[in-house]
Amino acid sequence: MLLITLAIVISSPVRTVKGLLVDTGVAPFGSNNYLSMDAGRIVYVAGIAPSSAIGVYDINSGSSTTFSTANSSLTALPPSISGDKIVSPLSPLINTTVTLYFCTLPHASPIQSCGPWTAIVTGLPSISFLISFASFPKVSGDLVVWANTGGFSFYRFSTGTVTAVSTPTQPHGLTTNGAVISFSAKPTSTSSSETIRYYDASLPPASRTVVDTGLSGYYPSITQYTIVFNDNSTTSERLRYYDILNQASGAGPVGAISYTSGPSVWGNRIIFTTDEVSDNFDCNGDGTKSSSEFCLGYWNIRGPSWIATTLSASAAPSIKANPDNPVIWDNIIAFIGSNGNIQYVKVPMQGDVNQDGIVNNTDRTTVTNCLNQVLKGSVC
Ligand SMILES: [Ca+2]
Ligand SMILES: [Ca+2]
Repeated sequence: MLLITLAIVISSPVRTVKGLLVDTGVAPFGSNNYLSMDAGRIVYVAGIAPSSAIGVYDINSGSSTTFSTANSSLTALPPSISGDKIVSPLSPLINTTVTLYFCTLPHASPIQSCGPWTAIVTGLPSISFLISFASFPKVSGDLVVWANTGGFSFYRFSTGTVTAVSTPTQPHGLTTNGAVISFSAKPTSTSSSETIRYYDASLPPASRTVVDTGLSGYYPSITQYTIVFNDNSTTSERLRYYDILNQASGAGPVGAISYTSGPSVWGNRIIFTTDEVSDNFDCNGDGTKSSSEFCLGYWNIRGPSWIATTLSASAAPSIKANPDNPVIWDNIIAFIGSNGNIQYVKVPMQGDVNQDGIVNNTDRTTVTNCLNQVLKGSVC
């Protein structure tokens, strides 16, 4: 296997703009604004054929590295990371079948290159088909998922096997939490909208079925047991979530998530892209509110009454593209800033009691009302 280390960069993070926002100084190649993040390690496209390469930025050490794909002359779809596994789909041409490769990222500080590459699955649909299915292969835990014509497939690292599942209508936007696989598909071929569905691959094969949530939408993203997606049941599309364990759903603010970057939900926070007009704020500070300039948004779900529902617009960083990013892992939100660099924030910031992105009198009032109370107390 060919493994060429193109560059190792140890950059000093630059704190800019909002004070607590970190600009990594690292940028994906060209307009490849696709990010995947796990455990604070962000992977992205760092070069295209004939020099296709992958980059990794490690937030913990503030270091980054770039390294070639399994065959740098081939066209690479966006890589996906889970734990130490990086999965990279490659194809000679956009209309020929894709091969999946994976490598194991070393535990190292500063970050080191990933390799060697191992081919795990051949014969995936072509890049053009995967784009039309809105389904770039995604890894989570033991599983890699993708769409096929008329169904979907998943690869299981622990057994080295591929399982194909047929569906009545074409699925789109495959995503997984490592156990549950979620996607969208039309109830019938003549239905006006797709609905969000899921399939629990952790069940014994005979018990597995596709569950239709009945919720209209597309581009799901799943982490833990919450699916977030674009809800197209209203004219300004909104975010919506579906909580598998509690069989509950909720409708949120106007905004969009993407099928290319992930994950878009972690715990009780959903992150998304919204435009300046929808947010009613000039996030990039150029003096105008534009529907083609974009802001980071987040939506706090399942929170107690003293938690704000959304990120305050005045605190929202400007982000480059819609809707190819941002991504979330634990308390870290990463995205491509308006300057093209990967940037991140950690939430909530110190002192931001209601988690709306601003430390102000609202937070102080909450603290004042609860001052000197203790966990075993009864009044606040
Ligand atoms: Ca603006
Ligand atoms: Ca606050």
